[in-house]
Amino acid sequence: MSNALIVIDVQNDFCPDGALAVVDGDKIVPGINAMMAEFDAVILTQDWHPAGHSSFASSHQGKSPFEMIEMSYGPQVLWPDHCVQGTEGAAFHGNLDASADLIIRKGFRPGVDSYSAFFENDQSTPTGLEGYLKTRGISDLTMVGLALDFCVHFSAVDAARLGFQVTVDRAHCRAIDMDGSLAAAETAMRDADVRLV
Ligand code: VGL
Ligand code: ZN
Repeated sequence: MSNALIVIDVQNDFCPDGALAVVDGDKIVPGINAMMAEFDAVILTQDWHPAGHSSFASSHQGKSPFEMIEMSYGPQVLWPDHCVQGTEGAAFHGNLDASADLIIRKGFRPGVDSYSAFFENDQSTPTGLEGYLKTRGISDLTMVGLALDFCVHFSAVDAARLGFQVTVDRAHCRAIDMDGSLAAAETAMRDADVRLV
């Protein structure tokens, strides 16, 4: 049995001065780099939106960032424009060790957001990560990165549902924490049998 470190969205736009900055998002970088050697595989995810993505408030007349809207697949938070493909904001933090086995991009379909590294927010379109991990014989996942209450949360719950043993290492995560989203995420992860350390 092998294990993998899944490093979620450690990108400039989620770090201080970024478009969707997470407080102290950059502080986790050295610790994540130091963990990498302990795993059989290291996978980075990269939020990777086309300009004008449907998760951007700027794509919806009269809407502001952090408002909710109803999409065909359910409720969706509207975000500031962030992680636009090929921009500096979408690049990994400059100090992150990006010598990973795999980089998986998500959120590139214009009409659907993708918090989870496994499924888009329609809950059914796969990213392919499940097949990659299972064909490599990887059973145990440790997740770190940004943001704990969105992309780490949804990735961890999906992974547990797919049968992986999942640990979220909260010391190497930071949260957006809007409207109680962090507490709700921790409850959802515990309910899904994700180990929170
Ligand atoms: C994320 C909001 C929008 C994340 C990505 O990485 O947690 N959050 N896009
Ligand atoms: Zn995004």
